[in-house]
Amino acid sequence: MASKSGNGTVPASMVGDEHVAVQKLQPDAKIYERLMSLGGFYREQYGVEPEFYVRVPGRVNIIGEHVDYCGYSVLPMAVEQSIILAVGTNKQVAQLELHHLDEGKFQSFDCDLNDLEIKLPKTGGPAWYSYFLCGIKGIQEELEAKWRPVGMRIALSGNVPLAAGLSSSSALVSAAVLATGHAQGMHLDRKQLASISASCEQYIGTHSGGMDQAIAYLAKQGCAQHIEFHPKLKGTPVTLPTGSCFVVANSLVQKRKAASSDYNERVVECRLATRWLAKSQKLPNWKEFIRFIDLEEACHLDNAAYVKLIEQQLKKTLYTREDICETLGITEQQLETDFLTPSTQHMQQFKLRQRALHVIQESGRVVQFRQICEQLQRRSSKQDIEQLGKLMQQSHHSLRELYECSHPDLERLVALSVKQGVSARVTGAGWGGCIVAMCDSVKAASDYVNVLKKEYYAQLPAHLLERYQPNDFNEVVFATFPSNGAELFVQ
Ligand code: NG1
Repeated sequence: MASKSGNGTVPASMVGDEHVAVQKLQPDAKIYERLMSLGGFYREQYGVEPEFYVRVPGRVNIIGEHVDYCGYSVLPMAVEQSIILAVGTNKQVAQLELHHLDEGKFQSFDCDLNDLEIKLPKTGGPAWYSYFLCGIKGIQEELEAKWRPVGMRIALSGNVPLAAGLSSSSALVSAAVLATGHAQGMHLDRKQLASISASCEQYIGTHSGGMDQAIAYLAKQGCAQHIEFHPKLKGTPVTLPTGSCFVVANSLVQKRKAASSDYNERVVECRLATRWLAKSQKLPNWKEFIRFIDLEEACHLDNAAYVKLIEQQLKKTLYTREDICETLGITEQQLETDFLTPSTQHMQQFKLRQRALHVIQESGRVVQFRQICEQLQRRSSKQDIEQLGKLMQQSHHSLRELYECSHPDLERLVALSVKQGVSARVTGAGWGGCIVAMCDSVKAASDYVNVLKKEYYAQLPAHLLERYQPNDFNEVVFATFPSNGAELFVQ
């Protein structure tokens, strides 16, 4: 049966299926106009038609923050905003030619595909095209000795807000992986593509988990996904409560993760806390543990027992380098080489207890959230819906207090939400970016958005008002519905 997807007409059975099927682009597809205008830009740049188009969405995470790199599951959905590419191949020269539609802001780039180099500056964060290069490198590594690159001409455009916790960077990396794989004639399934994209994004220097790349490929229109990473990558569709409507509100505080050490500092603290707890359990192989989930499995811990273990074994608020070296029996140099990443070499103190508590409790909230959504499919219950809201509030509280990744402007947005009886939380890595809020109905969402527009957005500084007010702030605060994962189109 053919069903109308958000972005093209595809058989329902194929959306989110194993491979990214090549779809014929239909003029009534939502993405049609954007792709056509990018196609026009491609023709201007290269004088020929593109051979295919790629669309990879951003995402909003409903619950499960800062747990993916510890092995725990998350519950995101893809948003409508996406990175799109128009792609052509050049069999004569193994050259990458990359043009961004927004040329004024994103300078064009080209390089020899046999001589890829991802340069990371010491300060200021990577150049935009470095994310694209990560994706190409991912395919190069997959092919190893069989890497005989055909040249690629690319035109690119994106409307995922940048540095806002909606995964613009992973959408770009994942789009590069999909385009390169397809151009090289590879037949990778969605999970392989997601794994390659997650591994190669690490070349940008962030030791992230695999949430963003997984949802980029596994998302299905109309539902969120419960994504598990352990023992292997798995996505299970989760139907969100009937009538509920999720709103994304961008604080407009930009957080460029790759230009700061905050994210990697949390990763380091989680790894150290895991190792510390593994030692406390006298596991013979305690020196191998760096992910909370592996320790949970080895010690057969349930969520409550894990919390208790953390409370018993990690009593201090702050641990010094000396504390850690003494307990783990390592030298400072080993601490630096085995645990600290290039951007976290400066770390002197480590908040093991609160980071561990956040991760373990948040992982429990994800499981509960999914279970409640499933119950709600069988029978609707006001209490269950309220419980979902509570889980979102607890998540936010924990991110602010234990993980310390909120921001005063995010707090203002959350406070405005609370005042209206709407549950909201920071989404994505935090320190800026967006909140996600759950409203009971489309009407409630529209009222909520109007209040935010009046009380938050209309108060923005002049330069931001100038930019976003003409479009009534619709780019920065909007209701969002789950969209499809990565797609490939031909005309
Ligand atoms: P953002 O910064 O929101 O795209 C990051 C990580 C995720 C996950 C979240 C926090 C990257 C590419 N993504 O997402 O893996 O850890 O933070 O839950 O770094």
